[in-house]
Amino acid sequence: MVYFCKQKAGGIDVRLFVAVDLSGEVKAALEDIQGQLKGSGVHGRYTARENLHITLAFIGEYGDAQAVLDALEGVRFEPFGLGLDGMGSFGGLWWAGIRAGGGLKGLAAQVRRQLAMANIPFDRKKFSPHITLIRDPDKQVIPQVKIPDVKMTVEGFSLMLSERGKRGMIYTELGTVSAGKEEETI
Ligand code: 2AM
Repeated sequence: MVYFCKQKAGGIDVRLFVAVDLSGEVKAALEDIQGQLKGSGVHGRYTARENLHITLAFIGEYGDAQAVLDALEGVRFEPFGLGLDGMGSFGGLWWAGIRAGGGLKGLAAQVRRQLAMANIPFDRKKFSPHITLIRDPDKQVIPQVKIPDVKMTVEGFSLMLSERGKRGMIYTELGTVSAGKEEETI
């Protein structure tokens, strides 16, 4: 586990979630899709490039980020590949789908198991892998888009702090767990 932000890892309740960050290439592909949606006249709250991620577990308001980091340290996984796979929606939220074999679901299951074992509350809704591209689009139907053929290797995941900024949400990494490693500190 590498801790990035010790001063933010304790004390008052903060909004937390666990996520896989995406490579520059995958983010560029997602921005390409967002560009296609914009080109089709879709307006709404597009996810900023730096906020594109895959949520593995949503914890919500919680006071002990250090306990979460400690729990996540117990997750062991090997690197795995993922790519993009079409688009879908949850009501007023449009997402890009993910093709990742069993690696991603296995990682989410392990993250959730570790949180449960440490009695850290999280949203128990079934994991449905997606990357949010836009919220509250002003159209009902997703236009036809071409999904770029990109791939990346997931080498780690992070505990994220979510704060409301003046221009939208600001996500900050509090710590990260790497694949295939015993333990790491800085
Ligand atoms: P998303 O994964 O669909 O984009 C921080 O709020 C992140 O946690 C967002 O990316 C958000 O949605 C995800 N998330 C998952 N479950 C959530 C919930 N119950 N409430 C708020 N955000 C949630």
